[in-house]
Amino acid sequence: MRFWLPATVVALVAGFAAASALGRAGTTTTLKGTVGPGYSISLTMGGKKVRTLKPGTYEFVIADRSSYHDFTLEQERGGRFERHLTSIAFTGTKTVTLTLRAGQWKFYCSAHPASMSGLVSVGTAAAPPPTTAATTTTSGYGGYGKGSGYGS
Ligand SMILES: [Cu+2]
Repeated sequence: MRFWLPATVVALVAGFAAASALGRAGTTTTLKGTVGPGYSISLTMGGKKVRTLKPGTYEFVIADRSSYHDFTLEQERGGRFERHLTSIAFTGTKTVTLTLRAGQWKFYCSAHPASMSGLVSVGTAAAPPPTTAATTTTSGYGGYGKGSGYGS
């Protein structure tokens, strides 16, 4: 009887080691990126749009459905990183494993960055600010009437 317990412990440890070696039970989370076929780009996790993430390693599964768009990931604040996870000409599915550090990240199509982009806050960074246009001051016209440059 005295040999049964150690054997069970060894079996349990081996089982845990095998589970984490397979990776699915580990720390890597899968994110799904989709670009195209229209002028749309998205990043989702479990079917929900990703807006915040914890720092860590993520598996990006990119579905690129258009030869007019690409999927580019860039860290805007908190560090520097930029990579085209798919190219513009590429269509199909591509898996890229990346480690995201704390900061502000952006995913976008490099051909249409103004209309196809999204922000993700990683770690303790503040949530993305609302996309309000910068306030434009229109009270500068008084300057035209001043001075005497026209007459002299
Ligand atoms: Cu595009």
